[in-house]
Amino acid sequence: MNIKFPNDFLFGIGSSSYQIEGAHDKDGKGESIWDRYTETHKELIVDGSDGKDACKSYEFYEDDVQALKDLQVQFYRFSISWCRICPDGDSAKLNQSGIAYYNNLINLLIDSGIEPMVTIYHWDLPQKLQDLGGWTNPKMADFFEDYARVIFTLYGDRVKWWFTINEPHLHSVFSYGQCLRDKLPVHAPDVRFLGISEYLAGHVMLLSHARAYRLYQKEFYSKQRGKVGIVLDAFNFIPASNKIEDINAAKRTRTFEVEWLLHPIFSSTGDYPPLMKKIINEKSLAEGRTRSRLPELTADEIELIKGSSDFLGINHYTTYLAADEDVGDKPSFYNDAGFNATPNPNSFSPSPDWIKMEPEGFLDLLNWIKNTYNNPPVFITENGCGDVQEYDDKDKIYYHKTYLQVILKAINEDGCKIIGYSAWSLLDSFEWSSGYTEKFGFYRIDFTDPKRKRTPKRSASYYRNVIKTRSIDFKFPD
Ligand code: GBH
Repeated sequence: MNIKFPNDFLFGIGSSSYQIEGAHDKDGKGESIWDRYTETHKELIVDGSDGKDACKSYEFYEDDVQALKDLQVQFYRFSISWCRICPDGDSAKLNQSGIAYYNNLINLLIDSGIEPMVTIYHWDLPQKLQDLGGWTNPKMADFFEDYARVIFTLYGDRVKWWFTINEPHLHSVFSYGQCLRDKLPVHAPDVRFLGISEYLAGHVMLLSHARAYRLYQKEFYSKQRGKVGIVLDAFNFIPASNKIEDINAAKRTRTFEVEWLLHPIFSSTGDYPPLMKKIINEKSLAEGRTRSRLPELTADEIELIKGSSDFLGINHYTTYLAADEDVGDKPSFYNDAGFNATPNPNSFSPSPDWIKMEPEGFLDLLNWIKNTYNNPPVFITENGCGDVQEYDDKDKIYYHKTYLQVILKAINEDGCKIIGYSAWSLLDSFEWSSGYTEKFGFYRIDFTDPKRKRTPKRSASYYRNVIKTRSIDFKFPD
């Protein structure tokens, strides 16, 4: 087996604005849904914490770039905080300090030989837009397009890789529905109109993504020549047993969890997956409704969305066992999908509990994408795990080593078109509802230190070695 990554394969690492920036109310930044939620729902954050200060990257971004230089990554994937640029979400009112912050970051990255890659939206919606219904409001597609225009105009001369929306499926279901495992809403803004709001939010995000993509093609591509794509959360789901019910449940789970928003963009027919349309329509009619709770895409919308991504960004962490299960007796995303997904109790978890080492599951997923969607260019925009070992994070190294190995196999033996890998993440960060209890960073942060010194863990030297040699040293770090 060829043990080298292709010459044009890109290695980098990622972060997101609310998770690291802090400075939640500095220099004219507006309030985001996560500012509001962590203030009003402390009980829903494991350690009662928030991202008010986080890693203070707004103040110490130079230290982030220094860490990135030490890692010798080719690119840095970070997100822009919408309400730092447009405090109310409205693109008619811009915040010059916020604009300057990202200019400084982008320029310093470029001076350091690191390619900036930007996520336009990673969950920190301006609260003002939430007051209008957030992603359930179809008008959001206009707001998002206008915001994207501002961002392309400001930074597109230097930024050539754009990720529109991070994990629209997870954002819809966790923020506008409930989390399967805890049966709790686990993400801001805690809007629950179960069985309705999840689908509406996903629908509007899909349209918003497509509008931003088409905008770029029409008004920016000829000058800026960049790439624009979506980032989908793509776990794998395998049957929990050999029973036909569980085999079907695993397929259905994949349809609801991954294909819902993948199929409209990457299939040759477009539109939502037929199975999902059928299930939700039948249930909706049985509930006495006149129409499906899954909004319909018009013929024009299907065309707008189809092909609206230059590559498929996937965030992949693990594989779950899916079993057939009736989930509650009321309409909801999970009731429609009718599955229970659990981590395999027999597999090793480096931490946190929801991540198990399932490299074969990843290989299977990559091949499934290749075979089902005509081998699209895939960008692995997130992959990683936490650690409990502070500096000597051997289990994290083991995880990355093993996952990189199957990626190499997918490329060199199976012919999957995988173009890049963005490890998650640069720093220990605010991990949403888990607060600061999960530590995904290659750099440790002492959150009691006012300067938030970034200290490399062992994983940092491991990853530097991968990038330098473009191959995996299986003996490292022993
Ligand atoms: C990614 O999403 C996010 O894009 C990134 O911002 C985040 O830091 C990273 O994951 C690590 O979590 O305990 O069963 O309720 C992945 C979404 C959200 C999946 C939290 C696991 C908890 C599962 N993750 N969720 S559970």
